[in-house]
Amino acid sequence: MDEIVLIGGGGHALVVAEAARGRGQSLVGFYDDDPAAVASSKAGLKHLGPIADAQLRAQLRAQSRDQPRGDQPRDDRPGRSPIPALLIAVGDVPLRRRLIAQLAPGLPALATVVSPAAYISPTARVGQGVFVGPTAAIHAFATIADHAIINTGAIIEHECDIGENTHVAPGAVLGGNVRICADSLIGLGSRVLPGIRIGAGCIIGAGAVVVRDVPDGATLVGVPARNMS
Ligand code: JB3
Repeated sequence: MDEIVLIGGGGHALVVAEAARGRGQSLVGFYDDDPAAVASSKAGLKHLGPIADAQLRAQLRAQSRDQPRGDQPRDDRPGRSPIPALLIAVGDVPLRRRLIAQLAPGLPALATVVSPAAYISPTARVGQGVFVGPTAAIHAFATIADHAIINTGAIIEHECDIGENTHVAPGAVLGGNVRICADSLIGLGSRVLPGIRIGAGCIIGAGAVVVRDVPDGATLVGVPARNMS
């Protein structure tokens, strides 16, 4: 099993770290510009350096794939990758997008963490760099693109399609066949009716109920949800 390095050491990293440990995944440490971030003080994770150093590490990994002779130091224990896989462990969607761009050279080396208390249908597809929190449910034939967050207790119903780097916050519920494009935030406890399409870069406020399609870049709040942008 891959060893994992977290990018970010704040509150979201605490939740990701617990889920990874619950799965028996090995955490090497975290990169954050703040060495005193809570991942260190509360979760006992090792601070590996500022995020700029993670970029260097990602580049090293990219090089290691290009050089199968093994110029990089290797951990040859059975089941171990030579260099840990990365998981972006901050919650803010625009910040995550910036980090994805910053770390681009190494992004094929991604870890996914699924809480042992989550349900994922055997027919669902979950990408790389994804976090699925405890008691989240991802139902039949749903697809979750790379870097998405399906946070605690979120419900992704059958055949939903969640775009890259979209964050479905705790307790949000998506009915069947909902499609959400990249880089959107579906807020705490919100609801999206079956078959709705939500564009890229949208923000759905906490508790909102989305009853019609949403264009790219829109911010919606309320019940029924109204476009504030
Ligand atoms: O609501 C829930 C359940 N979780 C929230 C999660 C989804 O998002 C949580 O309550 C927070 O609102 C947020 O968690 P996150 O992203 O871990 O936030 P915070 O605890 O503030 O930690 C963010 C970390 O990112 C900090 O350690 C900062 O040092 C770092 N950081 C923040 N802004 C940044 C920047 N690092 C870089 N390189 N650049 C930034 O702009």
